[in-house]
Amino acid sequence: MPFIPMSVSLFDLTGKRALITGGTQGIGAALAEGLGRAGATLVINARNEEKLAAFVGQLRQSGIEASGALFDIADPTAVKAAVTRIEAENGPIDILINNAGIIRRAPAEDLEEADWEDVIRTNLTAPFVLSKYVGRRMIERKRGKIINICSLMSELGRDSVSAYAAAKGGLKMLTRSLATEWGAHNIQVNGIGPGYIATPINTAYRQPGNPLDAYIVSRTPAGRWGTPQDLVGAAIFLASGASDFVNGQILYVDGGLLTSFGKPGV
Ligand code: GCO
Repeated sequence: MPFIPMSVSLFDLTGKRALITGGTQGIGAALAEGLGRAGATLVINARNEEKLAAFVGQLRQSGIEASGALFDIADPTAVKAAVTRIEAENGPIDILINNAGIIRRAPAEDLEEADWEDVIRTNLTAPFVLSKYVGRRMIERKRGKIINICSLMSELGRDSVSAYAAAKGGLKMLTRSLATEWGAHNIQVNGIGPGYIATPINTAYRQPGNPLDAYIVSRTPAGRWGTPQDLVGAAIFLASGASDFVNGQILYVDGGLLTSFGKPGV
């Protein structure tokens, strides 16, 4: 048996299968590649067949075992069928990362109810439904890891993102509720709370001269936007045996933003 330093084996995901929703771009894609490089076999969910095939091909070319799962996480019937199909064709889902999310920005007084429903359905109800169907099988196996991608908006309000904040606040409490119910089955349910990360959802903010860009950099003790790669270590930790006694926690990877009052006048 080759000597594997404790520091490595604790985080080794070899032999584990991870299902990642919204896994073809931004945070999802970075987490997929990171878990793959830590040894996990990947099942990547997306709704766009072309993007999914391209990304799975890219992963395979880099030596990562990956396959695609084309289904709409917001359709409970499709989710139930997809979980059945994945477990039958690929094998048990050991790690579920509920990453897919949308945002609709508008002042609360102008937000259309349909947009509210879309955000809640995708960012909160879908993680519940997928966790339910995957969780049933994790309970049978007496083991599993669920990681919900929360947000700074799980803790803070901000103008123009009322539905998103309500959903991400709910996702934090869903994380804690599932941790409470399923901890006895050796299932750890935790969250990652990204700070302001340079992904397509935030492209508009990162235009030169956009006041929010300067504000976020000044408000973040690290003095910069995060990158999707900044989140990979937290995901590997929460997906691995290193976190077997960690449950119901939201790990904020935000450059210190949530802990800081900011530096007025800087
Ligand atoms: C916004 C941003 C945020 C970030 C992230 C922060 O409009 O304020 O898009 O929602 O994306 O969720 O954690």
